[in-house]
Amino acid sequence: DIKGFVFDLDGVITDTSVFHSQAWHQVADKVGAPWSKELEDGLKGISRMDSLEMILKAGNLQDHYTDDQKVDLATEKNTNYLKLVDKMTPANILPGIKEFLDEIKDGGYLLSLASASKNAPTVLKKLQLTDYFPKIVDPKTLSKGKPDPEIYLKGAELINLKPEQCIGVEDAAAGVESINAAGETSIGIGDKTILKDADVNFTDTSEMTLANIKKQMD
Ligand code: B16
Ligand code: MG
Repeated sequence: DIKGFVFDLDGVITDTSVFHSQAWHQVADKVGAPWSKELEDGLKGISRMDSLEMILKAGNLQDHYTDDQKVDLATEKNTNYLKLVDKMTPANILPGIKEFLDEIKDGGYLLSLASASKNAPTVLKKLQLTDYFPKIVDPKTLSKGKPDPEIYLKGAELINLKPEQCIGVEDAAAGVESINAAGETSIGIGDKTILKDADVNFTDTSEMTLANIKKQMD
């Protein structure tokens, strides 16, 4: 029986995936790496430094920067990203999410957050959703990021549930892979061709209700 939900943040609860993309696109232009839809999708759910490596690799530029310079580029991206986050309000919560969070909270399900983002607590605060997520996986404690199952295993552990008692909710292919490898039920939100491995698919967050999830799980 399902007793809890482990949530991704960027691209599921809020539209920050657009901000991440915008800020990385600036870095790609600066270093002269080609930007593409495939790269943009591939960066979703990937940690800050791993994202930078992917961008540099796309331009065959991995060896052109020292470790210190790479840290500077990632810091610059984060500064630009935080400028966008600073303007956020609860209006940036994706459609239907607040209603769904209330539905599962009232239904007695437990909730945790499995975001790769070190900025997750800041973003939740801006959205006024902090109270919904007393349990947040700290990405600094992870030895491996998504698609490794570690982050979703920790998300279940934080609410004292077995993976098979949890549903993980993701917008990224790397995230769905992580949920599946952890042994949880996966919901993929977005393009079905990219999220083809999810157990349950929704094109848009507004479709996510307990009744609609049940329909696809039967
Ligand atoms: P930060 P999620 C991920 O969050 C984003 O999808 C990804 O684009 C970002 O690079 C990563 O967090 C790290 O974020 O630089 O803020 O620590 O989708 O796992 O909630
Ligand atoms: Mg995401």
